[in-house]
Amino acid sequence: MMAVEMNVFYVTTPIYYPNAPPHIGHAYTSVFADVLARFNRLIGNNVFFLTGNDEHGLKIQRVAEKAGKHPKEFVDEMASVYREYWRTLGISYDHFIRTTDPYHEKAVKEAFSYIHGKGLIYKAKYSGMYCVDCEKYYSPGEYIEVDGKPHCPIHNKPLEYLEEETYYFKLSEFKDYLLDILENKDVVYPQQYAREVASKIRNEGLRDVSVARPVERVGWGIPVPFDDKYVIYVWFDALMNYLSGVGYPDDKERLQLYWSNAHHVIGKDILWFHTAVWFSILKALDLPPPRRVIVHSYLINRGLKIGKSAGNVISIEELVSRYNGSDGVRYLLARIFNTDKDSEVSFELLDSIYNSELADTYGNLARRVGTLSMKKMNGKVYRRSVDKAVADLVATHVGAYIDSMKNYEVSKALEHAMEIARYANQYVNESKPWEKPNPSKELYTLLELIRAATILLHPVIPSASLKLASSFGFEIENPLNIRLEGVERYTVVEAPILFRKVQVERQGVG
Ligand code: ME8
Repeated sequence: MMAVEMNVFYVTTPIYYPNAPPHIGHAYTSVFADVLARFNRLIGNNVFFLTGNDEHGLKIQRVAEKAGKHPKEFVDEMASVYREYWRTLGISYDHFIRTTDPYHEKAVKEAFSYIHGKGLIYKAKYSGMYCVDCEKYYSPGEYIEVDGKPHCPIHNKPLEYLEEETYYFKLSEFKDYLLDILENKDVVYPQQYAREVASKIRNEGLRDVSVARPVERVGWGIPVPFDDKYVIYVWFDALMNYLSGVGYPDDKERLQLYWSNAHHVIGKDILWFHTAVWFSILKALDLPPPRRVIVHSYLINRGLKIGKSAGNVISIEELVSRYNGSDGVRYLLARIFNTDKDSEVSFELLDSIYNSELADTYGNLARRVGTLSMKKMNGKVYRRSVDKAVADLVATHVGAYIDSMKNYEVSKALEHAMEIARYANQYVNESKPWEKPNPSKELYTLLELIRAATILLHPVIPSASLKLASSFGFEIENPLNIRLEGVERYTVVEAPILFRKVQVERQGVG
């Protein structure tokens, strides 16, 4: 027999700046990427899930200085902090990359030299405005003016004037190549973001980008391999993690395997870097673009993007304690996930989704059916035939769930799982198993419905789904294989309260 080829699924999060601990915005991206990773593992794909920290650059150098620490000491501590947050949220990454890792530094240097060798990196003078927080040069037209002074449009802070010799990457060479990908290829999801970048390129043209900083200004970075007066620009360094994390430059086989199906999950703030800049660097390295860049919009609060600068951060701790641990938080973030529109988040909204969907529709259903199974059947519920209408309904939702997941529409996929649970609630109310002396058919049908919903919810609520599976005696299997009447006997040993309701008393943040 021939070995079955597994499909490869490589998924990444942005590597975050560890200048502060992660907040709800970072968790939003990481949970989404994790759900894709878990779903793909469940359907039998060979998954590699990469996350990590972006540890170089002026921003990190400055916070480390403020904390009275060497930057390396600072980022070492923060790497543990990030890992701990991701552990708490059940982020099942396969590797945590740090841009100070020696294999990454080697990869960055090698790529830089290779591109320089091709004449696509050259030295020239820059004079103009610069934003430290973005680590970005701003040309007129790109910045805003406040009181007649140039300000960063993202951070709303004054820009600094700079004059320096630097190394440029010939981004301008890649105009036609980029337009072809953005306008004709299905790489950026949703397409509206590809159109946005393409029209920026068409309207404003493409300027070469600086990819180095003088050591005396930014000491904290990877040295330019052939000029020790410079360090490599933090964005060139950071983007390269997606390659160094899967074997570039030495392990060509591994690189080829995972790069063939790479998915970058990002927020729309870093769209330009992940399309125009990244696709061009890849091309310069003779590599194709990733399979997909999945772009999401912002979580906002009181109309402003949630972030440290706006001071409207919702902390991960607060979420975890309010929603009974990581599964509740994961469900909520995946449920409000939106690629197009910014999502206004408030505890009021999160409380109401949590209570009605997780606590009532799903959690309470499982508790009720579990309790009835123990009371009426001593916990043992044997296979009975399930009505065709029920089996058809489940098959339809499972199919739609799988399609949605494959299209990265996690929130839509969740609706299909919840529809099965909603149907089960209706079924329990109508069939009234508590009134019957031997409700084995009703309870078996209900357990099958709960099993199907639980398998579909597993990538989002991994702990609660496993807990329920072991309390009721079934397996979390590949959703592609879900068939009703698939379990010969349920052994219900416990009817756990999976999601305790939250008391709704507060509104808004703070
Ligand atoms: O940009 N809503 O790191 P970063 C939605 N190091 N997503 C949000 C968010 C919000 N309010 N706030 C943050 C960097 N995010 C670079 C990346 S990758 C080669 C280098 C998420 O720490 C979102 O995914 O500023 C956004 O793109 C990312 O955090 C920015 O993280």
